[in-house]
Amino acid sequence: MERDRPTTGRVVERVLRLGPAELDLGGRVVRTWAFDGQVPAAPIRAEPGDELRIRVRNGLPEPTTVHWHGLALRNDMDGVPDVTMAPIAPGAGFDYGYVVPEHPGTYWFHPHVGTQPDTGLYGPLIVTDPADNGYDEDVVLVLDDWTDGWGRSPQALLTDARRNGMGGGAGGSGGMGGMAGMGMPSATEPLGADTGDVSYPAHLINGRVPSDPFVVSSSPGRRLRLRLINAGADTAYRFAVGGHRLTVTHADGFPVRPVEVDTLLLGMGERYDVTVTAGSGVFPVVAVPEGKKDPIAAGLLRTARGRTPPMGTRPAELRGRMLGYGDLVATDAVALRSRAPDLSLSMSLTMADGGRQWLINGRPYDDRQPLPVEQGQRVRLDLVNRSMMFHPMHLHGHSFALARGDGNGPRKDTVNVLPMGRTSIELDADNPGQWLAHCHNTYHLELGMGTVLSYRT
Ligand SMILES: [Cu+2]
Repeated sequence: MERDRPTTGRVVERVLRLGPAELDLGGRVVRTWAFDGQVPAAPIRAEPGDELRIRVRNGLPEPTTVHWHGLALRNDMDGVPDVTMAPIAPGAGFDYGYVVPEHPGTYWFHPHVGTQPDTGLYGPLIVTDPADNGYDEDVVLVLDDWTDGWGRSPQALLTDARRNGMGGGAGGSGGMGGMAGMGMPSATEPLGADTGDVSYPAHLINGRVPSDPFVVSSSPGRRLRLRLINAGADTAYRFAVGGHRLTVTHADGFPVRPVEVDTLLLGMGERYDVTVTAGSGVFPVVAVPEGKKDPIAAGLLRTARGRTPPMGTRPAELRGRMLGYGDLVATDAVALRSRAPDLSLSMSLTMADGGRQWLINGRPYDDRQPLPVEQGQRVRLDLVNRSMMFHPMHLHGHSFALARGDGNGPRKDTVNVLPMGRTSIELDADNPGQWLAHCHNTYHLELGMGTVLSYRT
């Protein structure tokens, strides 16, 4: 049974062609895969209740699917191969059609097959709120770690990880050995010492490198809504705008009580909406790969004539007040009301075989034991990280609340579970189907870190 979703009667149509593309990264032309030849894809915009009809055409040499990250949509449109649909063969197509759920916010889409998420295949999906007038300009900033066509190919990286493992720590101490406390989260390393294993030659904002940056053009005093999306495969980003504070208004699409910070971290798959009141001049907009020695991603905010900040500028805000999950409080309209759980489940997150396998409850995805739920249940899910890397855990088809006893934890669909840490989430089982739950590190997922939340029928 599909749940009722109120409709506007409007239809938003779009054709998405996946295929080979060339991308100019500051003069270096790289070959990759993209939607309609563009990185990122042009945003899809719709209002709650609109019907989306998206005709996907697969021009890739391998099967694909498209997943609509964060939307509590009908299960058969969720785009998970062999769970919700058969993969779309090369040269074939699939027509996705669904009613946009009731929550306006910042979402995105990407394939759900192999290492395709580490190519140029990603795009924003913006559910607009016609009643929201809290800003003057709407700016989408998609952050991404780039290697395809420049460094090693995503497929080669995965082959290497299968052979030699990952988690040994390209950037940090990593692994399970060493002195107690080494590599654990701290004030300077909030995600721990080993945040990812892939070194990327470039990091992009809206498909651009710092030498040919994406520029937000505006005027002093304007209120900008920045929609931040981490589309990276193996990189968390620390985001800041030089000379500006960020007022966080939404986490993973859902509103929170506004909170002012200097900087914030986005794990892979996470989104934040922030508003900034533009100053006068030219300011760096930066996303620093957390815990990596890679070059940073940078764009510009330009509101007046002025000197362009030198490339590689790291504004002081990066070391200022950082957003923590504890700062996020759901607005009354979206808070998941307190209720005793009907069911408690847990996911133990582990590394095995020297990082060649990443497991949930001791099993890889291909040998998964689905987590059974029943429609109508309040479900508590404990995410227990028994490894020395953080995992941005993502649940399809639902928005959960971070559980902390006060009934007003933020609503999210992706949450960073810290090394050796534990995060509890709560959700209402109100969207029947078979729903993937997985780490949003592309390589961890391919090495097994996924399972399925399975409604009994
Ligand atoms: Cu992971």
